[in-house]
This record gives sequence, C-alpha cells and structure tokens, in this order.
Amino acid sequence: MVKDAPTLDDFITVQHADKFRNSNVLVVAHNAKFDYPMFAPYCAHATQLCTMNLGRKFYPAAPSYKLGVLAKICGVHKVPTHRALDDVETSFALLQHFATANSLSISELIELEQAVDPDAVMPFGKHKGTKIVDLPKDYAIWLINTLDKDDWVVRQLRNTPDLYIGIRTEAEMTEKLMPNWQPTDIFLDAFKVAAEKHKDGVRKGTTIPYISHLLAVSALVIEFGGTEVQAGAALLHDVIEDTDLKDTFFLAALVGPEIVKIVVACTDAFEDPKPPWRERKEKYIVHLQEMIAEPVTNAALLVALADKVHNAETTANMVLLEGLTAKQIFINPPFNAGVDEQKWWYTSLVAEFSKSTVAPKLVERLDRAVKVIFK
Ligand SMILES: [Mn+2]
Repeated sequence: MVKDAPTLDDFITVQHADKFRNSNVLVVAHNAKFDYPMFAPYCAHATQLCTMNLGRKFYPAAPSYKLGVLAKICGVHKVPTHRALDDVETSFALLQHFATANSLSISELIELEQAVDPDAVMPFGKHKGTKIVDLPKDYAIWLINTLDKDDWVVRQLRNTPDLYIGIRTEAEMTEKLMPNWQPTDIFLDAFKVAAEKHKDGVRKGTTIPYISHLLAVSALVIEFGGTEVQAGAALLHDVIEDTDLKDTFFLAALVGPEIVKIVVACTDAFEDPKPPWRERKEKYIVHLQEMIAEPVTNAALLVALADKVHNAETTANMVLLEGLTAKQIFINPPFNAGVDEQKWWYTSLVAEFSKSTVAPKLVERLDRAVKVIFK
C-alpha cells in the first residue's frame, strides 16, 4: 500500500498542482515538529499546530502523550486498523475535542500552543512533574544540549528568558545568533513615508524633530519582540492623526494593508480639527478595552503600548532630570489637557494594559513612569 504511494513531492506538486504555494497553510499533526518541516517548503506560509503540545496543556497529569493514550483520555479513541490515515483522523478528532471542550477557535488554539506556559511541567525524565521553570540549572542545561532544539521542553526553556539567559551554554553564548527578522522594503518604505510626512513636526514644546518619537517607539516595538510590520507601523502610528495624510487607501498603496490596519487601530482621531481631548481619549480607552478583550492578541497593542511608554518616560525624565512637576509640565498650550486630565488618562492606560498579555515588562515601565510623573 505504502510502497505504491506517491512521494510527498509528487503528491503536492503534481497531484495537487502545487496549490499550497500561494496559501497560508495550517499543519496539524501529533508531534508536529516532525511533520511541519516536510510541509513548510511547499507553502507560502505555514503554521504548525501540535495536538501533542495541546494535550500537554489541557491534560498536564496524563501518564503519556502518545496519540493513542491521549485519544483514550479524551474519549476520541478509535479501534486501530493499521491504516496510516487512522493517525490523521485521530489527530483531527483530538483537535476537534480540544476546540469544542474548551470553546476555543483554531486561532485561539494556535496562540495557546505557542504561548509560554509558566505552569508547564516536565512530561518525562527524572524530574517528571516538576515545573519547567523550577528545574535545576544543570539539568536544564543537559536538556538543552541533549534534546532537539525544536523540542517542546526546549522551547519552554528558551521562552523563559529569565531562566534561559542563566542556563545558556557556553557554545550558545558564542554562537552567532541571527535576528528574528531583517529589514526589507516593508520597514524602509514605512520609514520614508514617516520621515517625509512628519518632516515639519517637533516634540511638544521643543525643537526636537518629531521623527525621534517615531524611531523610539519603533525601537521599543523591536526590543519587545515586534515583527517588521509592527516596527514599520510604529514609525507611522501618528501619521493619520498628525499629518495631512488621512486617506488610508492611499497609505495602503504606499506601505501595504497590514501596516495600515495597525496604524488605524492606533489612531484616536481622523478628523481635522480633532474632537475635544477628553471625548477623544475616552473613546480611545473603550477601543483599547475592545482590543484587549479580543481572544487573539491584536498586533496594534504592542505599538500602542510602546507609544504611551515613550511619551510617559520622556515626561518622567523631565521630572527626574529637570526637577519639574506634572503641574509645570502639562500646561496648555502645547498640551491639550491639564494635570488632572493627564493623570486620569495615564492611570486608565496603565489599568487597561495591565489586563492584557502584551509585553508585561513594558507595561511595568509605563506604570513606573506614570508613578514618577504624578507622585
Ligand atoms: Mn505617538
């Protein structure tokens, strides 16, 4: 049966006319780190969703995460008939079970699988049952050196930066690390438009070119794990609000629709002149609450947060380094609201961002700066 089967290459490129070449493909498999690299080269973009990893999340006490064992625990077990397709069907049944039993969509399951789980426990070995973050350092180093680098346990270790930085091996520390992404025209186009459109802008009450704020926000986005699209959107986050470029279709033609989606989500006024300050900010807080409530993290949240952090830290530095008080800083003009309104605005922002899962350390910086400003 298997002997006469077509090769994967034949199956995809010939029998299926290479149809994944232009698609976004979800590779669902049990122990997907094995299957994913085989399919990914045939797809424009591929995402993996591993039913074994989901099993670890939903059934942390399971005796084993083998397909058959997990299927039995979940009640989707089928009598094996020794067909290769049985495994496929069982994986699919598991996925359906995880989705329906927990009322989660596929995108929510993907996000959940990729998220670091602070309560994840060792699924095997002499420390089975111990929280991964609590593993002895030498054992963690041994795991990193022994297991495949895409192994779920290694991924958990790597995604726990506090732990991982401490346990990186000497070889890894001298290894030439590659960046998450490299700047392409996406970033360069965004920079060109931002530099041109904001060329007459200054930071409030100063002669500092406005581009400094845009670069700082983009830098924060990059430092806190943002993608190239998010970094580009950060450069343009004020372009609709503060320049004559109001036409989102035109902006999309210049920098692509993905960046525009984020820029729009970060904009609190499209009108010129802008609506009254308080009304605008109240609307923005509601909009922020909606974004935070979305089950899948909105890409605009990191950009919005980085923007607030840079503004707040700039102001906090005026307090710390120049000895000014909030009352002396928030004067109108150039600011559109007084100290009480600003305090309401910034404390609301801290309260809302604290409810999100986006960059907790950056939220902490916002909180700290706000406390300095309004002390
Ligand atoms: Mn801004």
